[in-house]
Amino acid sequence: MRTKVAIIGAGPAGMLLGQLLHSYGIDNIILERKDRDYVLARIRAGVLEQGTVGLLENLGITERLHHEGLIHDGIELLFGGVRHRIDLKAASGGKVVTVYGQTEVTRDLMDAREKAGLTTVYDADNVSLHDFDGATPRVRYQKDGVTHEIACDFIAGCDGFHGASRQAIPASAVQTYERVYPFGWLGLLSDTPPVSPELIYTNHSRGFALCSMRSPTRSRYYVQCSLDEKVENWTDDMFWDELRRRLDTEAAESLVTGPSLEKSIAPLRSFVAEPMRFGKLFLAGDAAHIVPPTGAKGLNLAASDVHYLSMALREYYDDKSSAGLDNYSATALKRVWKAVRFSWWMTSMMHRFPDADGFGTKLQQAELDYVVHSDMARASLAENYVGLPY
Ligand code: RFL
Ligand code: PHB
Repeated sequence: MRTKVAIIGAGPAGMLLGQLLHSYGIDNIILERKDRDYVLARIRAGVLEQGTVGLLENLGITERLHHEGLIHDGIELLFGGVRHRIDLKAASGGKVVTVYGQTEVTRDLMDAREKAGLTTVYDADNVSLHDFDGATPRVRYQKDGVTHEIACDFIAGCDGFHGASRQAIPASAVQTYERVYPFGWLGLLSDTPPVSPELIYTNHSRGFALCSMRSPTRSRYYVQCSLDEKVENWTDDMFWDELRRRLDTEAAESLVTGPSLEKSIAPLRSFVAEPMRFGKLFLAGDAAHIVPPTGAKGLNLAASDVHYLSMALREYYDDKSSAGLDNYSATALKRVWKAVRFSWWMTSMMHRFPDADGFGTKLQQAELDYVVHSDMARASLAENYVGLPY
């Protein structure tokens, strides 16, 4: 088999890249380790920046998003038992975010890809990358016990944090930066109406909590938990009780509970691998960087990465210029590091740190008070939350 761009991973980064390249007339094949249903069952992100929605709009696949997505022009910060609204729209000069689940984005992209008749190989085992530092990059994989090889011009490593692409780069050629946070998020999805029309980010002495949603009838909640917590030890009732304790009286009283559809624990980490290019291999999305979910930036960074990469590949094929490809890593990393900073800042401001002393707690309270009472600070939060320009 031969293609221009072999894409590894059918998460949002790989699927969006495939569709953008197709719209520019650049053929591509996607290799995915899991099956389609497995990919769609992963409950993850829920908040889309306007830039991400814009990319999907340009592809003409936003019919369902505009119908079912919820426009949010504010969020609430809850601390000291009181909720404070940040008017994102007013503070950012008119920008908003859209609440639409990652699973729905992925489904829309998968449907569009199938409709366009493009090749996606699911259940591709033992994907390996070859000669990406030379003239003839190739990707090998096994399917049903048979080995296949794809010759290509470029490889896009969109296979997430634990994928094969970043691992294939010689360690001496990559510099990594990492911060592992001393807690995780226990998340629960339920078919219950959201407790409030907007997201509530909570700083409580028992730990962070987040009230989010997927639709007017489906809620997504998170509570900060310790890293040695086991999800099996959390009954639904325990989760609801813990969430209620961290909310203000009004929210705690109006919280509608119900059986969980999904419950999982995610550790929190900031991670960046530099550069995002090695020869003809380009990394995008979680394969290159991870942010803690507090700023809702992971999926949106995957989108901006593949926007830059698709534009660079278009320039290569249409204008015979490698300038965009040569600049890809530096351009993407500039935006990545700003999101890393914002996610780290939101995480630091909202969570209970096991080693926090009185000084640390007082600083956190001052920071929160400053953010909700200063026009400048609110504007900065809003500018980052709705998404910095590409
Ligand atoms: P993904 O989604 O991990 O997809 C990678 C795909 O590659 C496949 N794969 C392989 N395929 C072939 N061969 C191999 N060797 C392979 N190894 C892996 C995998 O099966 C998978 O299908 O990475 P991608 O595409 O870069 O997308 C990144 C996003 O998924 C991620 O950043 C977000 O989910 C992060 N995130 C959030 N982002 C937001 O923008 N807004 C949010 O509100 C938000 N909330 C969240 C989140 C992540 C969370 N968790 C679970 C970490 C909330 C949570 C709880
Ligand atoms: C979610 O709905 O899953 C979600 C929303 C906002 C975040 C993180 C996760 O910051």
